[in-house]
Amino acid sequence: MNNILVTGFEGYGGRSDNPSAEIALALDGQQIGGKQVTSAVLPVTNHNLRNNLVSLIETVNPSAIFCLGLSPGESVVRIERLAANYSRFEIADNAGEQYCGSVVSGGPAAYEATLPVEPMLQSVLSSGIPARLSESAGTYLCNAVMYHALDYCATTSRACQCGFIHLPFMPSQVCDVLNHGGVDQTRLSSMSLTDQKQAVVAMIECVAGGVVDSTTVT
Ligand code: PCA
Repeated sequence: MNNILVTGFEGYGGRSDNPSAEIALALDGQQIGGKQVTSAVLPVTNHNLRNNLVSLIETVNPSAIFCLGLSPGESVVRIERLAANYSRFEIADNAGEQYCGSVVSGGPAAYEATLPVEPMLQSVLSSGIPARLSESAGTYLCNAVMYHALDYCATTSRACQCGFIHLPFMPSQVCDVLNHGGVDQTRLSSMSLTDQKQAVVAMIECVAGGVVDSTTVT
């Protein structure tokens, strides 16, 4: 399989933009490390999240899935290690649902990313962009999409590596916060879209190049 699926999310929480959507769209159709990238922007809605993802996986038939999303206030690229089977939405999703409960009823408590997170981290750092590993993808849609991707691939024995990357605000989003006030003025970290995109490309290259299989990483 020579395909890579990249997903981003649309804006949410009153924000029209999301760096994950910009990057997904910028990479759509590109060849990276000999693999064909297909991207999609997912709605920030709990309802149909799994169906939307599954139909993408079945259409693209990827060997790896990179799900991307925004983490407001994060200062570096954050590579998630774990997806928890638990949602507790602090704000309503874009359909107005404020869900609390299991991501998948009866599913395992957590899944580990099957993308090789340590080598991916090294690739991003080597390209000069700050990044770190994280043990929690939160309890909102980003955690849920990561859990669904891992759960779907595990329960269907699909040979596909999955993981999730949280991205900082774009500088323009922080300017919006500072201009309009009233919102959370403590979350002011940002990173240029160019650097964010380069980080995602470095991670795809790392995986596409077959540098390492996640099962060989301790
Ligand atoms: N970030 C949210 C959901 C969509 C997004 O881009 C999250 O961290 O769960």
